[in-house]
Amino acid sequence: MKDKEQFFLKIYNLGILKFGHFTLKSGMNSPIYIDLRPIASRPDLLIKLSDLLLNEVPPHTFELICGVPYAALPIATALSLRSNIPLIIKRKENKGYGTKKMIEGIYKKGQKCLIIEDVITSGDSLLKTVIDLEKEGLIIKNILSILDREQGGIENIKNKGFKIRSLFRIGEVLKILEKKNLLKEKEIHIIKFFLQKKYIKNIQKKRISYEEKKEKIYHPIGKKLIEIALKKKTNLIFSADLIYSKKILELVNLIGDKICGLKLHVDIISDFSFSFINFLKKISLKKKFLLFEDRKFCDVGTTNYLQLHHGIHKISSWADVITVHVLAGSKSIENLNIPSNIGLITISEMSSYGRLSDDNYIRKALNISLKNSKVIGTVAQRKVDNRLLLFTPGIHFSDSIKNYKGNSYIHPNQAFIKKNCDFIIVGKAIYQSDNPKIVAENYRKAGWIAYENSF
Ligand code: 5BU
Repeated sequence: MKDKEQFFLKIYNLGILKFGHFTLKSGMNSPIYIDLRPIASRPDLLIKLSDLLLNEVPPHTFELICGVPYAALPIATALSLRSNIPLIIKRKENKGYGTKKMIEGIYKKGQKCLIIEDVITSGDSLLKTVIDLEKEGLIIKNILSILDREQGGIENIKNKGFKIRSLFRIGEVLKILEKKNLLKEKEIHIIKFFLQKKYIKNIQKKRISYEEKKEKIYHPIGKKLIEIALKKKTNLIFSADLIYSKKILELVNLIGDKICGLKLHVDIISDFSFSFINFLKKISLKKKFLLFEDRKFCDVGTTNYLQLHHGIHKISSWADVITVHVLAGSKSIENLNIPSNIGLITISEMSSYGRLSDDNYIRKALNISLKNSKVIGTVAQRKVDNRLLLFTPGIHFSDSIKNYKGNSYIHPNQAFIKKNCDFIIVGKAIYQSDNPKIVAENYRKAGWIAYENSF
């Protein structure tokens, strides 16, 4: 610790911490600005920093080093020279010509890479580097940052399943400066207050209850779904992916009490008819659940419109909720001419293994979802804005089908606790079971308990 403290005081003397009024890259105002770039001009300190970092992760655990551009590049280079472990370089932007590579250097798919970040705030730029390296088939085992601003970045990265450590934390650094009388009392007070405020903001990001969500969701179908969930104590949506209507009706009669929604893929039903739909509608009214059509419209607006209102299924005449992709842009779901008793669920991020949506796409899809008043929620594999309901397919109790035929599966506990999910969608775990009634009840119970335990 003494060693680390002495090192910190040396870099502090380079002017790496500034106090005043700053606007960070994220737009956030901050009374403290951290810039570790001056270290690059001091080879002696770069060597010392490399040694301290190598104490944090044993060199045999990685085969490559990559710095998050640009500030961490000299540090990653020094670490590479010090450890004799090869460096690779991540570009900030694709250069747009030549090889169009995002990662430069010599590497092979499957190699383990250590990532170095200078200062971690939200962890967003770090995640961009992680994604680009993973796209190249590299395995990210360890991430090291020099200074953690303690504003949620470390948790963000850990929640995504990565191991991350930081050499220094802001709280610890302030204590060192306080001890050495290097900060005025007033400065310490302002910074501590600022950090505390951010912490509160993080807490507020936690999940909200169905009752609170009902206040934030304006669409009547979104509100209705929440009311059903609360009344029946179920957040289970049954995905009846079966090809004969008789079988679907049998199952729905059996488990209709346990569910708040029934999801269909109407185009897989071999004997589709409107009398089937009428039966289903009657059961849904009696047992109180909504009808979801998982048609995943994904065309230009005019074609989406025709597919929704016409053809043999006339989806808009019976479905309460319909899924749509937003790949074709916001306009593709703007003029569908649906009545207010139909809600849309956008697909921002599928549950499938190897999905192509990246962070940028997902952010844009979520923005489109928030701006469209017909949208009640979305499918995503992450926490989303509290104004959207989050639907999670790919649910199974069994660990042995974590990755089954290209779909990835998680336990309801993970869906609620890690992702703040609102509704679980369960298909084969129920319809392929020997006793769908008991199994559906088990999923209902598990989903409800997981929701209650997720606060
Ligand atoms: P399963 O049998 O529990 O795997 O059924 C999942 C259902 O959810 C199935 O109808 C899929 O088409 C649907 N699904 C999904 O699995 N993943 C997604 O991202 C979306 C829908 Br969107």
